[in-house]
Amino acid sequence: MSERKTRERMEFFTDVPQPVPFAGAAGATDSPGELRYRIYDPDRAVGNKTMAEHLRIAVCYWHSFNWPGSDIFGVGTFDRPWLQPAVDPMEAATIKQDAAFEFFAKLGTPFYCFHDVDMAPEGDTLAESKANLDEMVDRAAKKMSETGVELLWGTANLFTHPRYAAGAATNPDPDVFTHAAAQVRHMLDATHRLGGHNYVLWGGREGYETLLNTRLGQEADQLARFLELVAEHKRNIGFDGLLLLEPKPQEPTKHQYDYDSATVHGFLDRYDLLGEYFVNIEVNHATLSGHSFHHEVAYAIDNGIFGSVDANRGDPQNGWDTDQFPNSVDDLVPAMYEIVRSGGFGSGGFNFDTKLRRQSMDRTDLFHGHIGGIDTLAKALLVADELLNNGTLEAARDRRYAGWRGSQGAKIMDRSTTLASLADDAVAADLDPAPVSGRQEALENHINQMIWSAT
Ligand code: XUL
Ligand code: CO
Repeated sequence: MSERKTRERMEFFTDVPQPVPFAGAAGATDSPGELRYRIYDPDRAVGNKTMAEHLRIAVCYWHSFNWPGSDIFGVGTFDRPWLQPAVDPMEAATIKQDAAFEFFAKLGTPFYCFHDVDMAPEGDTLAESKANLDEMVDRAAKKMSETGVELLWGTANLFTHPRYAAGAATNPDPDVFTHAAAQVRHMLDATHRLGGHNYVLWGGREGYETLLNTRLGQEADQLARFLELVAEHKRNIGFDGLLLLEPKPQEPTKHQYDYDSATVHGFLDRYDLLGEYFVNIEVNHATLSGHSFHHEVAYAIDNGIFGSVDANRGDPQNGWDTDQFPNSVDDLVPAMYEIVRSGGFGSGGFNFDTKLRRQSMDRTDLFHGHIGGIDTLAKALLVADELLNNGTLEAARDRRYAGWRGSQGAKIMDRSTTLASLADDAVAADLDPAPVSGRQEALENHINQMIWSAT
């Protein structure tokens, strides 16, 4: 242990300046190897906030530092010395933490996110795992105060270890539920200690592989009980961040209970947990559930459960979660518009739950992925802000629903009518309402014009 504490810190990303500079659009003609932001200028004012305050960018520990670049057919390809099997696990955790904080500081982003096991190795017992986590969290606290980087959210990994193969909270064995409770307790406490802004629960294995061996009602009750216990603990320790559920329809299980925002909303309502939990919407989880990212964000905002976002994208040809860096302004603008229109993030932000491609094995590739993704979000923010300022979309929505602000609309909604009285009104007035254009193409063209002209 003392060796660990005295070890000389080695720079890992030696080819990268600190911080990566903002070059502006003028730098856009530089060679593709240049590490610089073209759009993301953290202090630039956009409306009443800076870009950094709007976007609240976080880097994820797991894909960036814990994943070796392996896939189901091949071993790791990345240059991550701390993942070599010969390195002592706590020594590896220390080297990895140094590289991670060097990365955050050089990238110049304000937040990061991690699972318990990303930062500290599991021990042989729960007590040993907790001690490892506590040691690494204390060390992280120092790194956070040195760099100013904050924790957007913490989470516990309840899906990798074989004990969770049949679920954590929804496992048929209450001992597995209890083990998961211990892990979440330790990690929620650690998140609180680090001043984390939110706590996430992604139910990767809270679902089923086959209904032949599954009791759906029983598993739903177990999951709700688990969420109740976590919310109660949050209050007991005085953690005032949001608790976030991360919807995903499937993968790794055939079916996951937190399928999409609407399913989570219904579940929270059914178990009287509305107001306790919000959603962390992941862009490609939205598309895997058969929706658009725009749909998931709009649904969550309109139903009061919007919390945070995992920014990544899928591949249109692959039906699984490829976790690629966002690179399409066109795809992000509509959802960004809803976020900005609703007043923006509270404690949430954009977490880069993103993976490099397996052939992106240079150390600088991790920077290229993040910089491109962040510039894409920044550009989408500029367009969304422009759309909000010129008011065209809101005016179109207002016009479309104008009737509901008139006397007939008010009468229907204030509950003073019956089906029979409405029928009488319709017959007496000989109603024959004319359909009106939804103006979809005109609105789509308007968004494109904003994309083409935003600077
Ligand atoms: C998996 C996923 C997770 C969660 C955190 O698809 O998105 O990385 O974000 O457990
Ligand atoms: Co995610």
